[in-house]
Amino acid sequence: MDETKERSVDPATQKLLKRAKEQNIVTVWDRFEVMRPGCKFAQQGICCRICNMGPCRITKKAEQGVCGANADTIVARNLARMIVAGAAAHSDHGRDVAHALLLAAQGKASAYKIKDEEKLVALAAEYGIKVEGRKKEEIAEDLANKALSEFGQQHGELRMALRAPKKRVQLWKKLGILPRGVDREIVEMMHRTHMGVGNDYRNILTHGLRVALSDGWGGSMIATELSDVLFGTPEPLTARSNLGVLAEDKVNVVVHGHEPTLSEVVVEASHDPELLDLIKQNGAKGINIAGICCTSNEILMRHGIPVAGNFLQQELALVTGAVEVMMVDVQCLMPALASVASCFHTKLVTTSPKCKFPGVTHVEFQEERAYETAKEILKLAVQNYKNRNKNGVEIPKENQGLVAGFTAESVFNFLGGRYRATYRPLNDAIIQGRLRGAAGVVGCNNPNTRHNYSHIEMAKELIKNDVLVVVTGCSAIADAEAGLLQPETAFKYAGKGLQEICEAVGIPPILHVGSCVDNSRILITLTNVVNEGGLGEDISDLPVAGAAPEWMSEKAISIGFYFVASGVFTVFGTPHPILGSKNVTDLVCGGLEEMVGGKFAFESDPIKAAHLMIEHMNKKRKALKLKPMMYE
Ligand code: SF4
Ligand code: MSK
Repeated sequence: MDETKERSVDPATQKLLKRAKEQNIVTVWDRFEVMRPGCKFAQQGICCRICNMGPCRITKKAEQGVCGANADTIVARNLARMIVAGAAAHSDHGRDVAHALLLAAQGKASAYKIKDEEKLVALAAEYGIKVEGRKKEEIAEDLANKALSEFGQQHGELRMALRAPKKRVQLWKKLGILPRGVDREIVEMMHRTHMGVGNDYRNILTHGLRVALSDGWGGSMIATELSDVLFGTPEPLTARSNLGVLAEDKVNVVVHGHEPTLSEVVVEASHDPELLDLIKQNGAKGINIAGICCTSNEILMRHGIPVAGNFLQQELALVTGAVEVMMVDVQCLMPALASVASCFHTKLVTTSPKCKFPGVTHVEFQEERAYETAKEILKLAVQNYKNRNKNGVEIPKENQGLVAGFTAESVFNFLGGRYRATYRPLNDAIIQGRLRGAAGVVGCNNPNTRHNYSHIEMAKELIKNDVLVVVTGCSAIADAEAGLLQPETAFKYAGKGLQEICEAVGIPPILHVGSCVDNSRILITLTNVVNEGGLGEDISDLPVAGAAPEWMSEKAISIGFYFVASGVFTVFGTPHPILGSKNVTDLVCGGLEEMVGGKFAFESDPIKAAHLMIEHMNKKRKALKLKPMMYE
């Protein structure tokens, strides 16, 4: 098979990989080849370098590190630190959104307005904030302060974790893993995994569950909910995806990373009359904002801004030669972007004080001057248009239509109908055997797996078997690029039962519910399904499963752990780096189920992985004594 086809199933990606090769531009796939076969010790999680007596590696001859730590301890500590890093990244994102809401409420950040008052009031009630007779800004200020205080909270419980089904909350309390404060759990894990502290792998990973819960039901959920308050709760909308969304005759600005705080304002500032004049003066037909990774998903969900690509396509967007500015914020940004950008006229612009690249233009984002910052970056792009080598541009044609913008609330309205806002029809469809269950397919790309292949094939196999699929992050983008996020997908690929539902409601069988932090929307949806009744008393009773078939990030590990800790069976494409400890592997892929009702499995074949999920759903259906599947 042609090398580019081995690397990706996406034709646009294949074309640009050829172009990169012709121009001697090194990409992530080339660097991956150089790194192969990789360090066996790291892959199995049995190297430790957390103190200066090491580094230590566990072998047959050396079953303990210098301090006496064995494989179980070393593997558990390494895994725990991955959970911590992932939870920290998501939660710091949540903190930034809460901070922006606070400044907006105090009138210190004029670029932001409170867009979803209904959600503001609902959240205020949840947090015990008085609403009657108060201005929305006053309520928002209290809400932002309450949310911010949950990061450093030392005692008590995270408010949003109490949203989980009653039985689940009781279980977390019994196990001592209901999170107290977000930063509290993260710091404690760094302590627990310091040299010479915990060496009981079970105890270390039990706290790992608590850290992950502080992400999913804490930092990430705060990020999602407060973003909805500030930027508006998404509603279903149509848009386009893949590298073909870049424009030949317009100024292309690609936003990349995770946080919506600046990109939201960039979208608004792109209509500024001064900028439109400048565009004309520079001979362009307009300005085209497009996104990569989850910054993209954020502004796609709320504004229908086109998606240029997912994680592995970030360098290739620049290889088109058509990008004037790539504006990056935080997370999933390859350091290699700087060298690829330097092969073209593209200006790479960093914006977060947390994320600078050496020698790269930095325009620092502060919420108080968000509009000015956005405009400054857009001006840089417009002025750079004249430097584009018009004969050196290659934009692939591929760009697919999609429907996005689903949330826990819109599933409510869609399936229940506008006047019957209820999950009843969804639950009934599962109970009657029209729908087998639901699956969340999420996470990254990784050059160790053919780009987009596993996401697409897994989603198709699931819907074929009457499983409603919800997607986020780069998985959602993979499906979008394959044209799967459209209602027609139901007729092409879905089983008869799912097809009937999609036809009746007018939705695709694969629902895009947002960015990586928006996995919290899936937790809320699952809780709503439990609360609606008829499908057990806890998330672990439901015929549902999760998957991250092409994962690469520590955030994926944290997400996986909070799903498992919430009672969801979760399949990862490649294993966690834990196989060097049988005990840890048995716990993660077995013992956790007894504890929290969820566990992991590792399976690299997406079809086999889908069937592990389907078998799990069948097992849960049987336990609930549900009717047989209608069309089997
Ligand atoms: Fe080696 Fe123990 Fe130090 Fe780790 S903590 S590097 S196993 S001596
Ligand atoms: S962007 S975390 S590569 S999904 Fe959220 Fe994609 Fe994974 Fe980053």
